[in-house]
This record gives sequence, structure tokens and C-alpha cells, in this order.
Amino acid sequence: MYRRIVVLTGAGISAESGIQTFRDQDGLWEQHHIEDVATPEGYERNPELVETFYNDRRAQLALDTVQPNAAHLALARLEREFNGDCLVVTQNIDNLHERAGSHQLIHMHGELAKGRCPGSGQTFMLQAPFGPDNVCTCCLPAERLRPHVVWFGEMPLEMERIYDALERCDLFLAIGTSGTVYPAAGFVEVANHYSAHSVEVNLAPASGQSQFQYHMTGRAGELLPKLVDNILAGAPLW
Ligand code: BV8
Repeated sequence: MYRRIVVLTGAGISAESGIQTFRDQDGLWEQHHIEDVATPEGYERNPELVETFYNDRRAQLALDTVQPNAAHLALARLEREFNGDCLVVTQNIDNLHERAGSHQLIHMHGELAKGRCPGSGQTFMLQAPFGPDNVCTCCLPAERLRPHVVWFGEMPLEMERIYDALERCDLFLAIGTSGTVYPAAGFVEVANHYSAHSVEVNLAPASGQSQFQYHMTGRAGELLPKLVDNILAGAPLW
């Protein structure tokens, strides 16, 4: 039935792994001001505050209790067993998709596991928490590594590759994202424009003006395994 699938994931796919989302109850943006912790200006003003914000999230991700959930595993199974292209584009900076076994994966907003040299742009797997002593090895004098994270006002990563995949896909899935942040929130329009089927999986019922052709309401961990079964069986999704 389908040959090329693009899956966009947001914080909602990691919620069942115990990672807070941004805009749900007690979400991350309830405890922090976006402009203080997720903008270049905020980092400029108070790097320690931003480093603490990301060091705390790295520490949480390292907990044994935080593991890929059934939704991450279902997407990895889809990539393995689907007879066609399957690309996951995640807005999340956690590493749960990789740990579930996804390989065709783009982190369009960066990765918690990496630091970036502000001078050269080179990225490094982090060996220690962010801080004044965690510096690059590519510059003299060495520069303090910043989070390899796309902040508001910064260009998301691999956009050309993403738009190319969106224009060619015949199925676009959006899993656990509130569709509030651009350009990710605009991907469904591109998919629809190129006549793909568009399906949204979200805990909250679709708001009136949903641009998705089909909306599945419920937890991703519960709905995704069945949705993947149907895609693999070539069964109609609605
Ligand atoms: C850009 C960092 C252009 C990493 C994030 C002024 C200046 C510049 C740009 C702008 C501007 N004004 C507006 C913009 C555009 C801006 C934007 O969209 N702002 C919004 C607020 C209006 N976008 C940008 O700035 C982007 N860059 O536009 O660059 C440009 C052009 C030229 C030159 C230079 C630049 C960059 C955006 C990236 C920002 N970084 N994160 C980090 O700290 O994590 S955004 C952050 O929020 C996340 O990364 C994520 O992408 C985003 C959205 O969050 P969601 O993932 O959707 O999570 P949320 O909590 O919102 O929703 C969770 C959903 O899951 C809910 O719907 C819930 O119902 C559901 N759910 C919960 N549990 C479950 C579930 N679903 C299923 N199952 C469950 N169990």
C-alpha cells in the first residue's frame, strides 16, 4: 500500500518513558521561561542556567527507569520490516529512538548527548556535564561547549533532507506533537500538498482545524503497535 513513510515525533512519544513534555500539565515550559533556557540570548545572558537545564535533562535520561517505550519500539520495527523507505524525523533531543533500534533518524532540534563548539560548529559526544571546564578540542584557546540543541530563532538541522523526504512520501505520521513549533508544525501541509496520506496520533483529540486526514486519539504506546501492524499488513488505516 505505502512505499515511502515519514514519521514526525514530538515530546509526547517519550512521555510514557517518564520524560516530561513541554506543554502538558507540569511540562518543562511551566518550570522555565523559554526565552531563558531555549534561546541563544538566554544562553548569552546566563550560560550556567541553560547548562543546568540541559544537565538536569541529561541526568534524567541516564536513569535506568527511562527506557524506550512501545511506541519507540514500534517505529523501529516499522523501519526493520517495512518494504520501502521509512524516515523518523524527531523534534526530541533524547536518544530513545536510537536505543529502540531506529537508524533512519534525523534529530532536527539536536541531541542532548552532544555538545557543540561555538567556534567551529564541530559536535562532540559529551563525556561530562556542560560547564566552564567542558571545552572543545578543536580551537586554541579551547571554547566552552554549548548544548548541540536548536534553540528558538536558530535553524533546525537537515531541513533539505527533510523536505525532500516530505515531498516524496506517501504516508506522513505525526506522533505526540502539539504542532506549535515551526517549521516542524508545517510539515503536514507539505505532505498533504504532495498528496500523501497524513495521520496524527495524539493524546488530545484533534482541534477543529486539524490538517491531518485521520486522527487517532490515545497514548502512542498503545496505538502505535497496532498502527504499525496495519501498515505492514497493507491494511487501510481508516
Ligand atoms: C526557526 C529545543 C527560522 C530543544 C525546541 C521569532 C524569531 C525566530 C523564529 C520564530 C520567531 N517567532 C516564531 C518563530 C518560529 C519558532 C516557533 O515556531 N515559535 C513558536 C513558539 C511559535 N521556531 C523557531 O525558532 C525554529 N527555528 O524558525 O528558524 C530561521 C530562519 C532563518 C534563519 C534562522 C532561523 C526553531 C524551533 C526549535 C526550538 N527548540 N527545543 C529542547 O530543549 O528540547 S522546541 C521544543 O518544543 C521541542 O523541541 C519541540 O520541537 C517543540 C514542540 O514541542 P512538542 O514536541 O510538540 O511537545 P509539546 O509538549 O508541545 O506537545 C506534546 C504533545 O504530545 C501534546 O500534543 C500532547 O497531547 C501529546 N502527548 C502527551 N503524551 C502523549 C501524547 N501523545 C501521544 N501519547 C502520549 N502518551
